[in-house]
Amino acid sequence: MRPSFDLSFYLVLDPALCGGYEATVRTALAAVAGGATMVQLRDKEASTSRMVETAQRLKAALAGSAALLIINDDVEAAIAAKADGLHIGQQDMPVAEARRRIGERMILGLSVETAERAAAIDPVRVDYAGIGPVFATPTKPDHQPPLGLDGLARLAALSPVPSVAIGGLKAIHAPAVFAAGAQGIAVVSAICSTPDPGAAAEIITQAIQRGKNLA
Ligand code: TZP
Ligand code: MG
Repeated sequence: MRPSFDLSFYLVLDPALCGGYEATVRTALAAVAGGATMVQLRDKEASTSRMVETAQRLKAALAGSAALLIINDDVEAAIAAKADGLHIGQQDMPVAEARRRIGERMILGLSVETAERAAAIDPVRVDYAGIGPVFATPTKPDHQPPLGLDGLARLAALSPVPSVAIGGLKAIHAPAVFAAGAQGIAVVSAICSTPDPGAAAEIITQAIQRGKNLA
């Protein structure tokens, strides 16, 4: 019912870090050409109409690729833009409500920061877990205490659904992330804050390949 998805290289786009909306679309295209498998639009400041517009542009830009488009938090925008999925946090709407609103054909991702929450994930409604922050990061100033790689391994083992790690992650961390049992690495600044997102993506893709071969 839902599209199949590959969490390996999960780009989270923050338009403020990317340098605006045009740059966000360019960044997504370059990163996907460099191997990103999923793209999330995360813009906590944007109105729903702005989210829809950016999401539609991203969707058009990614149409020729296998990368899926996920919308953070804004369920109306996810539905209006016909995105591939929605990602919510613990402070957003309840999982049951999110699943009811998006229906059965969209992917639903859920952020989890603790072992209790990882173990409590409802695998009927939730398709993947975003586990983090692994490391402290200025990208999300209000983040929960960092889990470290040991914490990531603990939560990934408890999660009944595949997981993607987030928080302070760079290419160099990819092998450790896969060794910890996550199915993917999610990055914001490692792509959005670099002058050449395509080249940065290629380096991350190579590190992911190494990580998968070792794991
Ligand atoms: N959730 C937990 S940490 C984080 C989010 C959205 C930000 C990660 O950003 P970066 O730049 O990859 O450390
Ligand atoms: Mg939210």
